[in-house]
Amino acid sequence: MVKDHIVSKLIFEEFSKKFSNALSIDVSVVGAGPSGLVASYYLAKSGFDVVIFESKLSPGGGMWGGGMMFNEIVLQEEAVEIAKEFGISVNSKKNGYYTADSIESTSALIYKCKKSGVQIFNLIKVEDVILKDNSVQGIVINWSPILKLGLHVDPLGVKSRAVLDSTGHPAELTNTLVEKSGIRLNTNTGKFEGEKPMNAHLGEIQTVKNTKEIYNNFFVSGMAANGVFGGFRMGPIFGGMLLSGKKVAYLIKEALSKE
Ligand code: 48H
Repeated sequence: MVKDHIVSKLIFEEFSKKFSNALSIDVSVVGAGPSGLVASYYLAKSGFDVVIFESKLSPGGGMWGGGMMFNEIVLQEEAVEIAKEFGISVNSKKNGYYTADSIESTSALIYKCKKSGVQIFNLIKVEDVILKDNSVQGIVINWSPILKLGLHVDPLGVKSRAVLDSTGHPAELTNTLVEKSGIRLNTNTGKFEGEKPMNAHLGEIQTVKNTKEIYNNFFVSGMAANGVFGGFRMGPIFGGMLLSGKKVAYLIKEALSKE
């Protein structure tokens, strides 16, 4: 006979172990979209302790839906190698581009990322950063449903050597950091510049170029990087997201190795 209380106890105990190990880590990745997942995978493969905090029930961000819910994504040549490393079946080149099923692509990113040693917590929203001595030294987390319901429940803090804002279009964490602390970002104006309209060609180039450390120990990738630096959006071509994730993993690795 199934013992209900044993089921509950096992879940609680195993979750507590995972959670307890996630409170002081090398890298906190905020948002499990394609750029955050790819970054986390490469960092974990290099031996770093990486945890992704995702506010939604399902990790994967905006890749599940392909373009306007037609569940295919488009990739350019430079990103195909990364897709293949994740085990994604990429269709042969057509009119200069590659395509892949968005469901297979998204689930492959999540699966490989988890298997590489990354801990992923869903339903946890990062609502703030820990700011000390002019550097970001961690994040502040709470359950997403708590925040959705507007309940007054204080959050918990997570210490991390580096923080990646991979929250997509809204660049939510960067905006919170700027609004609450008034710090200058590593942009031309020192401010959050805001995403530009669609220009797929420039958008793809800029996503990778804008992937940077924008404040001490604080990095941006994917659409968040374009939001911060005023880059164009690009629609459902995802190569830039994969390349941005790989680039930011390299930048974080370099920064942490210097410490
Ligand atoms: C925890 C959070 C929080 C928070 C948000 O949007 P994403 O898929 O991000 P990217 O940048 O890896 O990929 C962008 C791509 O999906 C896209 O939108 C493209 C290519 N658009 C082009 C266009 O023209 O429209 O994922 C971000 C993730 C999501 O899962 C959010 O739920 C999550 O971050 N998130 N998680 N704490 N505060 N804010």
